[in-house]
Amino acid sequence: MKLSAGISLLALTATIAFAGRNAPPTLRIDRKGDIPATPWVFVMPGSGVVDAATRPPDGPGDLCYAFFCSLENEGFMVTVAVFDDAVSTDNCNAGSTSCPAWDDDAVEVFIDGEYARLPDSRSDGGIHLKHGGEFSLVANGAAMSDFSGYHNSFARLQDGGGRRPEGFGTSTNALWTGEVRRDGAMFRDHLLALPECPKGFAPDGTIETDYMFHFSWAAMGRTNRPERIGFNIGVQDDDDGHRRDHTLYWTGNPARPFSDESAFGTIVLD
Ligand SMILES: [Ca+2]
Ligand SMILES: [Ca+2]
Ligand SMILES: [Ca+2]
Ligand SMILES: [Ca+2]
Repeated sequence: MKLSAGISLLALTATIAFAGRNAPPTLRIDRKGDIPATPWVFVMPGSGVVDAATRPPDGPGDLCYAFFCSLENEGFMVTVAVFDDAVSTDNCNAGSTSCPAWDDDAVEVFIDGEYARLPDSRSDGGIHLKHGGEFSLVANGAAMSDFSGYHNSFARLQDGGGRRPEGFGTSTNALWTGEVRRDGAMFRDHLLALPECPKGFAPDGTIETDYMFHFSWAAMGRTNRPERIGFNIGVQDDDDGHRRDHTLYWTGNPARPFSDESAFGTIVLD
């Protein structure tokens, strides 16, 4: 996505540094730019939250990423640029829409569309998940939403994302859709040129994989834009095949960063 000069490009590392200990971070949509979007957020080992079930990444050369959220006509878009030393996707077939994304290189987006901030989004048989849940894209384009309220519901873009960014979400009536690219054409020139980029972010030798998600309001159990949502991102890192090696979240409870919504961040959408 071509970055508008109007989008405020600020690293939120100071906020992230306290994630999990102080109040979870809040992001707001800046409507002054060409695209209504949050600032870029940079997540590095030591500033994000490592899932306690995995070992921490070996520095930003092993794993780091940046993301921002933006509004579209019919929904909400999440754009993520991941930098990793080795890409592995041996557990998910490229065309799959129901696979163990957490055991490959993948990005997981977590949405609490009613802002309930439940300590366990998966309690009571998962009834709350009709307001979102977990949506994943794997580095090879596979998808997974079986821990959301909308199992096996990913719809692949017919045009391969070619209409991005305009009309990205409106090219399908899907609950959610997305695209994964590894050509670096979407972000690298813009992202790495930022003076606000944290020191050591995306060092030489890392491989960039770009992920774009689009969620309709219906994927959050809504008919229109909510005022705010609970939100988190987890990036899974597999470097040697088989199971995952690291999982680095934007924020959250290290013991259950995927289901403890009370420790999610907030995106203000109004
Ligand atoms: Ca890695
Ligand atoms: Ca990897
Ligand atoms: Ca794997
Ligand atoms: Ca592994």
